[in-house]
This record gives sequence, structure tokens and C-alpha cells, in this order.
Amino acid sequence: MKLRKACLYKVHLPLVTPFRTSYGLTLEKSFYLLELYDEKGNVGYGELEAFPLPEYTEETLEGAKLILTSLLLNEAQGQNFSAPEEVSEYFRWIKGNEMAKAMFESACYDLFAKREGVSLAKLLGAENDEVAVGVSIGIQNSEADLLSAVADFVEEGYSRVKMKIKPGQDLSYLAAVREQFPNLVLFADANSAYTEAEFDILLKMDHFDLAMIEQPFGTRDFLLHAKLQQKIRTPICLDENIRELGDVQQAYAFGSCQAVNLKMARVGGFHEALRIAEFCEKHQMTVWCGGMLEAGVGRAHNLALAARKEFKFPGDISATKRYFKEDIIKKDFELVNGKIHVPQGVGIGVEIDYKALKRFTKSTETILLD
Ligand code: OSB
Ligand code: MG
Repeated sequence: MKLRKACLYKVHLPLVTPFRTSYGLTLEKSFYLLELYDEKGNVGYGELEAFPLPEYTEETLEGAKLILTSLLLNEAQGQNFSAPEEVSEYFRWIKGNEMAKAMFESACYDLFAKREGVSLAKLLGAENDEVAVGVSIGIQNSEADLLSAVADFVEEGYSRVKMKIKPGQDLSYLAAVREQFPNLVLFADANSAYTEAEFDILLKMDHFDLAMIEQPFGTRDFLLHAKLQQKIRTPICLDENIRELGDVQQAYAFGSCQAVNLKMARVGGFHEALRIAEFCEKHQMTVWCGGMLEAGVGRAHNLALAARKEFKFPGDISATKRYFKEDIIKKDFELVNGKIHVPQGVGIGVEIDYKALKRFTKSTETILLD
């Protein structure tokens, strides 16, 4: 496969409700949409998931965009890829920059699927045509607000709820939800907000019968996570720590976690994500599909991956309307009995709504690759 042209759209989609994590408040989803053209006129799509500020990982939206335009696209010029796995191998020498690489690599996967006339899910080896999903609820101003948000999502049919926590907005919030919803599959995501000084607070979370505790400590804290995991029966799930298969192997060897929140964008693309999913399955670690407040293209990518058999725990892949009033694809993803249908058309299986895309696009850029 030879690449001929890349088009980049800078898109801003307002969120229906602001989303608060321990890092801060997000009001809109800002991203770059990549259109990648091959020599046969196929178009593959990638979504850049890096956030404007380097809070979640080191990458930033503009920095990652620069890596794409000044490095990845230059390197790919004149290259002839014969299989999708070759793309990430070709860029393996480039350290970090996972989300920039993932945007490019995922667009190539979409192209390969389209060239073969199969769905992306099929190309990825996925067998399920629908996936069970859950919802991620941002930090709320009060326990009452949290309870009403949980009630709304449960009512809509989400089969499990993840709530964001940080020191000061944790134990009482968890207790309130657990009391009101004794049978709910519930867990907490701290986004690295805790230190060893708060160890005792985390130990107390073991009493709420949580499905897991996600990323309590810092991004490189394999040891501290292992110390906590030794003392609690609730599984620890790592998110920010995991950038490549080696991180999962290390976490497994240290006993730092029993579950992995797998985001294709955070590990540099589908190829690495598949290696991680296979490792987790082999070593009885729970692996599930995380989210980055994705717009339509990223959501389609996630669904294709989460349709693989290793993904047994519901992912952070909610219906489109949980985040957006309007998206840039023609058909919204809908929740049916707690599940979302996996697109079966060729490639990502969703159509871009170019009218909507134009309305939400601030700037565009075209780069010729031949
Ligand atoms: O930690 O999983 C996370 C959103 C932004 C940054 C980090 C995270 C999240 C979410 C939302 O939890 C998941 C989603 O619904 O897309
Ligand atoms: Mg997380």
C-alpha cells in the first residue's frame, strides 16, 4: 500500500456536560481528524486523542500533530506497506509519541480493511458483533449530584459505572453510591491523584466491593501499585502506566495490577493493543477497552477492538449522546440493552458527515505524499 495524500481537520466538539477528572475540567473534545488516501483512492481515518495539555500523558494535541506532520508523514513518504502490522514496526524506533503514532497507524488499519473489503473488526480478528459497555462519570460537586448521575445512566441501561475520584471526594462518594446501588458493578478511577501519604484511604476502598480501582498512583509507580495490590483484594487496574506491552509484562511480574485499561491511542496503535490483549488473556489479567472522550471515528476504532474475545469486561465506550449532541459521523452509536453494535461495513464502517465536520472544523491542512 502506498500513501498519496493526508488531510488534517482541527475539530472542536462541545461536550453535552463538562467532564471533571482529578486533572481538571474538559468542556469540549478538541482533536485532529486524519484522512489518509492510498494509491487506489481509498480513504482511511484516524483520530488524534492527545489532550490540549500534557496532564494525562506527556503528549499534547499540538505537539502530537507536529510529530505527525513533521516526522511520521515524512518517514512514510514513498514507503510501501504490505501489511498493517508493518506500520508500527516501521515507527518502533520513535520513542513515546504513542497517540501521534496511533492516529497514523489506525488510519492505515482502516485503509487495509477497506483494501481487503472487510470490516476493521474482522481485520483485527474480532468475533463479536456487539459489545457490552459502561459509563465513566466525572467528579461531581456533591454526593447528591453523583447519585442522580448514576441513577440516570443505570436507567439508560449501562451495565457498569466507573466514577472518578480524588482525595477529599472519594470515600463518602463511594459509600453513598454503594448504599443506593448495592448490586451495581462499580469502580473508581483516580487518574494518579494519590500518593503514599494517602495509602490508608485506598485501603478503606476495599470495603465497597468495587470491580477495581483504576490508577491510584503516579504514572511510573509500578512498585507503589504493587504494594497496595498486596494489601487489598480489590483488583488494581492500570491506565496511565501502560504505554507498551513491556509495561504490562512489568506490572504482571511485580504484581502491580490485575487489570488493564487498554486504550489503543495510549499504546501507539492497534498492533501494540493486540499484543497487550493477548498477553492479558494468557496471564489471566482482565483487559477492557478504555476511552478518551472519542468522537465518532475513535469510537468506531474502540468498538472494533473491544469486539475481540479478550474483552470481557464492559468498556468505557458509551453511546454518542452521552458526550455529544452532534458528532461528525452520519449515524450516532446507540445503547441497546447495555450494548453497542459493532459496525459491520468495510473499514471502520461509519460514514463521515462532511457537513457537520465542516461546521466543527477550525482549520484544515493537506499534505501530498507522492
Ligand atoms: O482515565 O480513563 C481515563 C477521559 C479522559 C482522560 C482519561 C480518562 C477518561 C475517561 C473517560 O475515563 C472515558 C470515556 O468515556 O471516553
Ligand atoms: Mg483512567
